[in-house]
Amino acid sequence: MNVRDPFNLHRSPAFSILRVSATRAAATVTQRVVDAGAQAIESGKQVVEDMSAFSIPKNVPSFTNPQRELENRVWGASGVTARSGGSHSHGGLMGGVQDRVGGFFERDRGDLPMYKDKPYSYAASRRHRPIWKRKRTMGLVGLLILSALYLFGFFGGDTPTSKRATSTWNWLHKPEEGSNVDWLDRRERVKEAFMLSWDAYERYGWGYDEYHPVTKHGKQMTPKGMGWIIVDALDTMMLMNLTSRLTHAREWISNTLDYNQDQEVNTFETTIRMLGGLLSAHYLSTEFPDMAPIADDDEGAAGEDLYLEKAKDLADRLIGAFDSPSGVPYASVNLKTNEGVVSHDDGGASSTAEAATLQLELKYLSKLTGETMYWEKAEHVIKVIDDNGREDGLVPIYIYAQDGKFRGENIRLGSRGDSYYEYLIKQYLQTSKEEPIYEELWDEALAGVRKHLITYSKPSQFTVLAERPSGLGMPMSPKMDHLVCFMPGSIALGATGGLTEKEARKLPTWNKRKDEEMQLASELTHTCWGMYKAMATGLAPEIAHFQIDDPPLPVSAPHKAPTTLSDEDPSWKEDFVIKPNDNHNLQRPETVESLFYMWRITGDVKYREWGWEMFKSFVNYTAVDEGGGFSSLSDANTIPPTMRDNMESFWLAETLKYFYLLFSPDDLIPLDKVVINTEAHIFPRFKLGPLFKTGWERKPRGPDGKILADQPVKQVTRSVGVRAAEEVKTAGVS
Ligand code: DMJ
Repeated sequence: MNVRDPFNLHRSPAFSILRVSATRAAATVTQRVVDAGAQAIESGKQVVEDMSAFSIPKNVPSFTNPQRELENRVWGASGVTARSGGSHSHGGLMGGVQDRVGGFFERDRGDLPMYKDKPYSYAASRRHRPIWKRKRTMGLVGLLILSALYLFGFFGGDTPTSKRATSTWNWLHKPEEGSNVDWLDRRERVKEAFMLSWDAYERYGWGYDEYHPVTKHGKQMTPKGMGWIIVDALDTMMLMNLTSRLTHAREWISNTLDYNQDQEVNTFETTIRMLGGLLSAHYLSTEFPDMAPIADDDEGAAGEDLYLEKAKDLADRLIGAFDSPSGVPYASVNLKTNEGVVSHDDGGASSTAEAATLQLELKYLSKLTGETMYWEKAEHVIKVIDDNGREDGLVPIYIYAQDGKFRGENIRLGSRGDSYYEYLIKQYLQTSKEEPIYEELWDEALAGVRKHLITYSKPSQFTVLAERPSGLGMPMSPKMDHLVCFMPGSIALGATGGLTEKEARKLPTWNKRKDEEMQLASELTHTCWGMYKAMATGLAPEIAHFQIDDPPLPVSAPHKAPTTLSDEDPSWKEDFVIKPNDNHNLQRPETVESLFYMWRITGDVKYREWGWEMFKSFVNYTAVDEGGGFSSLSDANTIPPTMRDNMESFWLAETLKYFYLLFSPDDLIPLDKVVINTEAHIFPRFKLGPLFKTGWERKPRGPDGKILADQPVKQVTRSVGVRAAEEVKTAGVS
């Protein structure tokens, strides 16, 4: 039976729920207008924004659209914005070197500014806006618009409201064929899904760390809550220009969020989501003040540095996790005592991915504050890992904080292994390619992946990034966690540095290896897409197994998976083995993340089309009754699917953000100017500058990556990674 049919709206209660929700939200808007009265000026802008779900789509400004350019010119001429260039004094010791983050988006890129209370200059906020952007003016304009709408009967009763609501969801009923796809219109659908999710959380779970959309209640993870959902979603709201919602979130962060709690928290999760979320909010709000502009982070306002101050407070609590004998962080940390806590599981070992996925956040914080301590502690972890001298750059998934040695031999790029590799290439890009050691580590590991972990499924020959649970040289397990699907995007990012493939191919550094990497990225994205298509709901399982040959085909084996994954001839599905215990879907982002990178880098529209199909499946099968939001699924392989009653914070922080970016113009968050952390929080690239350097060197090692005993330490050249890459072609797979 062909059960994947996102257009079959008659069978989908989710869509009628969306319509009900939209109608209710419209009624809320009407009520707000009635209540507007004395508060009209202050609230006008907020109400206008809340109405956006029911009006012509309002797009986040594109940096190349004519309106945006006009604004930039006028701002520049006003001489008061950072973007105007030359309007800021760069005093202090680094005055000639430091520059705004914004410089990265202009021809003459400078270095990143530091936080203002440090000895070096920090760029002034860009919140000083021209007259038409100021609150009072906007309030008056909003009031005028509202009055006009009111007079024309826009809010006059149920009929117009439901008409608007119905027309809002018309897209679900429309045939979509044809070559003139309106991607901005599709992007609006993503924004609406975000608003529905957020509004449900705001209504039923506000301030709680967890949100359970079916039972419609929230739950704390710590005594006073950590802002788990609120902080994780901040930068998505900025990108989507959701000002009133952002204002509410900001008020909560300012008035309620307090990390001083006697509570043990996971070092990694708290860093990537909370610290990452706050730093990204700081970056976007200072760099792009017209994204969801709000007043209390205006230049000189009381809350100007709210996100950064909260970030620093949190980091000073998390940093205690690194106080282990080896410097490898403990799995958890107590937020009040700042003491690290040994993992309660896994024989007390930390997970390798968790220990090595803190670096982008702490290095950016170091750069902002000028405090080198965060930087040094974070980078030391990578040295300890590398000093183990593991073969071909592939590392086991557990490491002891006690002595920095690995526990067991399990090697995989799924859970507990994944983002160690992701942060190698991203550390290289974060510091504008000034630290070649991280490129070398990435090249070596990627060559190791190709040599030891790549094989092809049968009968259809999908490319599989498998696992070696007992170590290299031991049997392969043909299994891919959905988490592995971050990898194709990272491979493409590594090959081009964030440029388009077309641009990167013109560089003298382009070579055959990069060709092969792009090919691998493309094939793995296709496999991840297959994980979605193989499921009844069109939503991927948490884990897929694959049928493979014995012995497994080597990377060099000829292979060609079917291009079209059709339901008419579903024989390709035989390759995918979905076990009942693995068929849950947790709203994870990794595949749409890779689609986003692949679209930006290759420009192949198929990645956008796949993303749109995935998004529709999410809307179709995960929307919750009565406007509850969206839920993860316990079983994504049955229609109707079983809800899990949980809306993950990364649904807002990552999954919807990547969908939104996938359908956005390419100049919204240009890939060659930023690094995106593993939770989809956005940081700028920057130069090392005089305060920072790579504080370690690799130990001498042989061509397989193993340490050469009793050799003096010296800088290792790129040859190790390159040699391993060359070996890939000839290597067999055991
Ligand atoms: C997120 O917290 C991050 O993407 C992390 O790297 C992996 N797990 C979830 C999403 O799947």
